[in-house]
Amino acid sequence: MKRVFSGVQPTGNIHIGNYLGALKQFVDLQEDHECIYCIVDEHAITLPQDPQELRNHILDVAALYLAIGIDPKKSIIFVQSDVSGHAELGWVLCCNCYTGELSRMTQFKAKSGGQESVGTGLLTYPVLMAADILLYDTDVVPVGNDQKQHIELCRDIAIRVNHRFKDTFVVPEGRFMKAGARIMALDDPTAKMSKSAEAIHSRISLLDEDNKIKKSIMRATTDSDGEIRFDPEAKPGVSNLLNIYSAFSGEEVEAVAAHFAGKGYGDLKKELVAVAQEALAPIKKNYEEIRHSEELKMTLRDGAERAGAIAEKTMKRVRDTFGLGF
Ligand code: AQP
Repeated sequence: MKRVFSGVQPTGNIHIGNYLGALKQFVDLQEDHECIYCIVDEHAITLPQDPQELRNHILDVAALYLAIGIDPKKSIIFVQSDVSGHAELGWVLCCNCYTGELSRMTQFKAKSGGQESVGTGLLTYPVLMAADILLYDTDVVPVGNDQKQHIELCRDIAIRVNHRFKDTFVVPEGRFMKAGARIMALDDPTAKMSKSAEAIHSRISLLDEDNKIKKSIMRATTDSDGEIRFDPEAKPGVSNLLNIYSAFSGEEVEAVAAHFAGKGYGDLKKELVAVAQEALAPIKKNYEEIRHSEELKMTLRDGAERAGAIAEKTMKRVRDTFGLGF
């Protein structure tokens, strides 16, 4: 069976972009893959976090993993900082990566906002992500489109090390959804939907009340020509709504556009509200049952043990390969 690894940052407000781009794939893949799903808390601290809030968000994401249907009997669910190999391998990979490669990353450019000096973690974030993936001899990494460049870098580092020391790492492949790979902000369809955007109506969070879902969709930015068709260049707002509909319903985006041909934007929005509310209702219900259960922490402890055993094997190989220790 091929091995899958992916992660989500516990930074709050997990939204439908995270879900339709990445998390939904996590559930589908566990049927015929060996899956490892991480809560990447060490990534979260590249920007300052309130410690108590961070701990709460770790459990929030863990509960969401279970609520969307990740089954801990089939998949490993754990917290990144519970397995020390992530940080250790991250350092080894830092020593096999170039500052030029890292400063070219679009996410680094966006998050550093052109400042002359920023936290080093923002720059080295993709190296830690490469360590997360390579630590588990991962074959497949289900992520949203915004992570494409980071996956490429991970592959480049793995190939570089393998060139020097044959067969050290498995070279992974990214896996991207057709419809959900890049969900755009509802209030500005030229920017991706994001947890950190200030405007709450820019996104729909997985735990949003029905009323909030309705408000956010009904006020979503469209355009003034009134025609419903899928054309992301000319009609980014309408195309984003069609795309979200397609990702939730599983229907091809062309079929969704055909269904709405000749109808008004209000019809599209109303139907999308119903589709989103229906899809998120069971997640919210499951989440409420799981979030404060003892089972949640037990799942994470068990996951850390199982992930740690795999990671330790890789680290032994890496230490031997690089001549670390004696
Ligand atoms: N808008 C999006 N559309 C599709 N996929 C997305 N992902 C993120 N945004 C979108 C995917 O979600 C997974 C988890 O993301 P993350 O927690 O690692 O954080 P992120 O990519 O930094 O997410 P945000 O929401 O955009 O947070 P901020 O605002 O902090 O930057 C990843 O697989 C990601 O591709």
